[in-house]
Amino acid sequence: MKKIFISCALPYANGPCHLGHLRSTYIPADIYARYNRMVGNDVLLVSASDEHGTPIAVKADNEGKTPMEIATRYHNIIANDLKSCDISFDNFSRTTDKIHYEISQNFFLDLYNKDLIYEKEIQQLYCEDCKKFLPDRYVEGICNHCKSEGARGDHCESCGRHLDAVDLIEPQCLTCGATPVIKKSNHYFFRLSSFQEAIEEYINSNEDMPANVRNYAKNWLKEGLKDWILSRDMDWGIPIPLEGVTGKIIYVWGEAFLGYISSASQWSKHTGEKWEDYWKDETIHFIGKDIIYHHAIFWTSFLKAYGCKLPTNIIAGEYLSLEGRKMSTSKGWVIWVEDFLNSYDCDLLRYYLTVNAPLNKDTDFSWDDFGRRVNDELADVLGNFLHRTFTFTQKFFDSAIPEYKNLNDDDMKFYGQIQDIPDNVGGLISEFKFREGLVQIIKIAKEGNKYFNDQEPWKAIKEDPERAANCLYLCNELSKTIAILLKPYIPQTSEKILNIMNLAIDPNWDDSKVSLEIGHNINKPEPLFKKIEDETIEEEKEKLYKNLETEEKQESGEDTMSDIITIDDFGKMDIRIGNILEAEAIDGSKKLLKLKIDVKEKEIQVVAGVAEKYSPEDLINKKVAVLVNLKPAKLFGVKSEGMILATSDSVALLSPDECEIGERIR
Ligand code: B3M
Ligand code: ZN
Repeated sequence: MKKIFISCALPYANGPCHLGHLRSTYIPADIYARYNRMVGNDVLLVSASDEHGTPIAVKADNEGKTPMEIATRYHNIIANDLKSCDISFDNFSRTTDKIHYEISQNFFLDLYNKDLIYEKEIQQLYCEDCKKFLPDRYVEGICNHCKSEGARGDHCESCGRHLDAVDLIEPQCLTCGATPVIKKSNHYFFRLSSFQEAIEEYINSNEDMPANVRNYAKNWLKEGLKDWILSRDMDWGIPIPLEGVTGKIIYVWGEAFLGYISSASQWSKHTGEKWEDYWKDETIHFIGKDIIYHHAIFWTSFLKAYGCKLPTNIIAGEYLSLEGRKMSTSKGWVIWVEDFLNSYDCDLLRYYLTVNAPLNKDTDFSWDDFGRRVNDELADVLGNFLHRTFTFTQKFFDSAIPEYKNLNDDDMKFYGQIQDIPDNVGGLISEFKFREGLVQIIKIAKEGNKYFNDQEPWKAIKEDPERAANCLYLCNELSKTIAILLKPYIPQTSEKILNIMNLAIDPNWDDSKVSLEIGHNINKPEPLFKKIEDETIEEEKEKLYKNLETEEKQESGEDTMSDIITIDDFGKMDIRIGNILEAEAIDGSKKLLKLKIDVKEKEIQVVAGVAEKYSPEDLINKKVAVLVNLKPAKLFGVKSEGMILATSDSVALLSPDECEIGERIR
C-alpha cells in the first residue's frame, strides 16, 4: 500500500466550470483517485479555487464589486459544479484562505533569503489618470509579434505568445482608456535560469512522464530559461512579505501552486494526519495542457529551490472543442456544467468525456456523438446486457444466482475473459489510459451480449436447463465484475448495478474477482440508462447556436429594438423587397431554412428561423422584406448574408405583396 498525493489544477474563480475543465483535469484525476483507493492505496485528492490575478480584479471593477465578492461567488459555484460531478476531493479550499497566505509568504521569504529571488528595477506601464501601474489584464493593445488587436499586457490570444506590456503597440488602460506612460518600478525576480540543468535532468530522466508533457517541456527548455518576474503592482493578491514594501503582491502564478500544499495543510489541520507523508510517497498533478509550462518548469524549479521532492508525474489533458469550434465563454460557445447536469446524469458526462478520446489528444464535444454513444454504448450494449441478465435471472431462476456445471468450450472461453478483465482495466488506469480501460469494459459487455445470444438461454431453459443455468451464472458473474470496474468511472451507475445485484456497494477492486455465491438473491431489475431522443439532441444544438446568434447580434449592435436610434442608424439598414427563389431544410435543424432570395441586383443566401411556421414549399415565390447589408455569419455551418423580416412571437413574415422586387424600404 502506498500513499498518493493527487492534485487538480486550481480553477480560476472568475467563472463557472465548463465541460473542458472536467475533461482535461477533474474527471481523469477522480478516476485515478477512486481506482487507487479501491486497490488499497491511501489517496489524498486536493485542489482549491485560484482567487487572485487581474481577471478577477478587473471583473470586480466592472461590476462595482470587491474582488473578494467575485472570488467568493465563483468559488461557491465551482465547488458546487465539481461536487455535482462526483469529484471525490478530500479537500477543496481557496487561495484567499489564511493558511494559503502564510504558506505562500513563507515560501517567498525562503527563496528570497537564499538569494533565489532578487530585486530589480524595470519599466512598467502606468496610467496617470487612474494613478496606478497596469499589470497584465489592466492594459490592452496591439500585439508586437503578430499585430493582432486586443492583446493583453501579459498574453496575446491570437498568437499565444507571452508578452511584456511595455512592448504593446498603442496600449490603452482598460479602466479609463487613457494611453499609459512608461515608469520605473522595483520588482522581484525568481532565478529560474539557474534551474535549467536540474529541470532538464528531471524531464529527461522521468520515463513515465507522458510524451505530451515531456515534449512541451523540452521545447521550452531548448529556448533557455529566463528569470521570472514574481511581483505585481496591485492590491488584489498576497502582499510581498518584505519590510518597507507596499502596494506590491506576489504574482498569481507565484503562489497558486502553493494552493496544492495549503489545501493539503488545511486537510491535515482537520484530520490530524500528515500530508507530507503522501507527498513523499508519490505525487501526481493533473492539469490542462495550456499550463504544462507552468507545472513542468516553474513549479518544479520552485520545488527544487525550496528543497522539496519533485512530483512523480504530471498528467496533462488536452483541449476540448465544441461542435468543431474552439470554445469561447465570451461568445456563449460553451456548455456549463450546471446547465448540462440540469438535463443529464453526471455519469453520462463522465462516461462521454472519458470515452470520447485519449486524454493526450485534443477532441470535440458534439451533441450528436454524445447522443449516439449514450444510446449505442450505454443503453444498447451495457444497459441491455445487464438488464437481460437480471430479468432472465428473476424470471427463470427466481432471482437466485444459478448453479453452474459442466462448462463447455464457449463457457470456458467467456469465463476466461471475465477473469482477465479486472487486471486489464486496472493496468490501463494505473498507466493513465483511462479511455482505453473504459473501452475494454464496453467491449466485454459486447462480448457478453454475443455470448448471451449464442447460448439462447430463452430456448435452453426448456431444452437444456443446465446450459441456461451456466449462461446466466456467467452473465451475472460478468455483471458483478463490470459493476465494480465501473466504479472509478461512473460511480453512481456502479452503485445502482450493485444495488440491483444485492451486493455491497463499497467494493474493492479485487472484489471483482470474487465469484458470486450460488443461490445469492438479486433484487428487482430496473433499466439503467434511458435513451436520448433525436429531438432532444436537436434542441440542444439549436440552443447552442442560438446563444451564438444572440451573442453575435449583440456584438454587432443589432439588438437595439427598444433603444432610441437616430435616423442615420436607420438609414444604415438596407432593407429590400426580395422574392424567394429556393427554400430548403437545413440538416440537423428544426427551426432553420436555407433561402435563396432575389433582390434584383443580386441573389443572396439567408438562413432564417422560420421552419416551424413555414414549409419550404410555402415560401417559394413569396415576396419578403429582407435586410441585405448584414455582416455575413454562419448558422449551423451555413452561410447567411441577410435577414428576412418577421414578427418575433408568431414568426409571421412581413409579406409586401404590393411592392416591386428590389425596391428599398425607407
Ligand atoms: N488557475 C488555471 C488555468 O490556467 C490556473 C491553474 C493554476 S494551477 C496551480 O487553467
Ligand atoms: Zn500576438
